[in-house]
Amino acid sequence: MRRVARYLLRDVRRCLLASVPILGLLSGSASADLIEVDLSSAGDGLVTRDTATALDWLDLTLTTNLSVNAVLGGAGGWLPAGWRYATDPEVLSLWFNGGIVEIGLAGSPANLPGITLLIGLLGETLSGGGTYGLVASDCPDCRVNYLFPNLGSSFVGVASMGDVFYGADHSDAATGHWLVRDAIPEPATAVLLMAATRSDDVPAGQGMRSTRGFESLPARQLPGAKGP
Ligand SMILES: [Ca+2]
Repeated sequence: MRRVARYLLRDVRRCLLASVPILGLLSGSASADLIEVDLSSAGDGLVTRDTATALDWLDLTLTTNLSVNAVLGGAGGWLPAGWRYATDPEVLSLWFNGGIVEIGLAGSPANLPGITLLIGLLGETLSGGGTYGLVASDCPDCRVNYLFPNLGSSFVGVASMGDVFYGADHSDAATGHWLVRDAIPEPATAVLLMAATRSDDVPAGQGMRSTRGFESLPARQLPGAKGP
């Protein structure tokens, strides 16, 4: 985190500049379901599907210990497998759809349910709380977008962009990457969804798990969704 101080002034400026569109984006209401789906084996839950944006998000715990340059160069096999870096607006949309209501280092207790939900879905990269993820914007000082339930008494419910930056060759065990891909249309899934909504006898805890409403659907495999 030694880069925090180095970029503090620039980042404050960026936050101020970014605050207007962020506030505008967050003025609506969260309505999307985030659904945990499987990546390479039934029940692995390594992908979070945002049904509002039709984007699949890779668990950040799968991409720690990799630098942005390494990922862009194919490390981990994620980009060759069809994943790409999310844009900052896409990350914001995910956060918003997960229930985040305020962006910034100061945080907000109102963010806590959303942060808990999102970290539960996407994985906790920093043991003890928090998920850090790089995006490829602002490189070679690449932006870290992160969620942290409690950074201390003055920083509760932190969902922040633009106050931490890592070099494009930086990697560590506590920082993953915000990787995304278009959700794969799957006719079989639609059938399963219809069947599940018409029946109460689907066993709980199998396959897709909605984070709202706790619907459970039969286990399935994403076509072509092979882990690297
Ligand atoms: Ca997950």
